[in-house]
Amino acid sequence: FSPSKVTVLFVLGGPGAGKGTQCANLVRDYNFTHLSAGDLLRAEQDRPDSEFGNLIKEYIKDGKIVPMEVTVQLLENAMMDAVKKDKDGKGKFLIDGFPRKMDQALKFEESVCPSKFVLFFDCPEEVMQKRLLERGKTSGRADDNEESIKKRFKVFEETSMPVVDYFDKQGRVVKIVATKSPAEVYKETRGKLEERLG
Ligand code: UP5
Ligand code: MG
Repeated sequence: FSPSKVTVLFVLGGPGAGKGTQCANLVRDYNFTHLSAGDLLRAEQDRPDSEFGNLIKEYIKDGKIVPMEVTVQLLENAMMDAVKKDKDGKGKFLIDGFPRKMDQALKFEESVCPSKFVLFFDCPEEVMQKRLLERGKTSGRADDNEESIKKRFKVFEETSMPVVDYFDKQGRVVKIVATKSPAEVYKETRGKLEERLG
């Protein structure tokens, strides 16, 4: 696909900040294609003849970041599929939970497509932890337990926040307070998105 015809927004925020929840709202009201890197990795992990199944499983349980080649390829494939379905070869993408490490950010913007800006959902750990433990009662996610959550927070702070700071220094971060109710967070998201998209 041609990067000049495609719009990419990165959606970042800590584990449980509400990225997936708000992306679902945006898909409903604007015609974005939502690609969650975590969802793509979990689907790849479950694909019977995947060569990366075990690796992904171990990384996710420990909250570690899967080697970027795997994730970038999954994202690029999903983007190509979506663009193919559009008669004008266009696509509007929310790339959720990616990039969460500097090497991924540089690689993706260089070899796939630069992002227009980043939606960053800002939420304190206590709030995120409460949400994730609650979701863990029913989610079946291998990383929604106290031990994995602790590791996810550490990786977010040490490895992913520098990515947010990198984009912020370039004036490419739209920051949203993610502590309020989902409806209130969405209201702020819509307002800031429309302001920024013009
Ligand atoms: N909830 C949401 N908003 C709320 C609100 N405003 N008020 C009250 N409750 C709210 O929400 C989480 C929970 O909170 C839900 O129960 C929701 O109802 C409630 P959700 O919208 O799912 O939050 P989200 O930010 O999407 O949380 P998620 O758990 O998906 O975040 P992570 O970033 O941890 O997970 P992800 O799937 O992106 O990644 C998982 C793992 O995959 C990573 O740890 C890593 O190991 C691996 N990975 C990579 O290796 N590379 C990548 O590039 C990406 C992922
Ligand atoms: Mg998510």
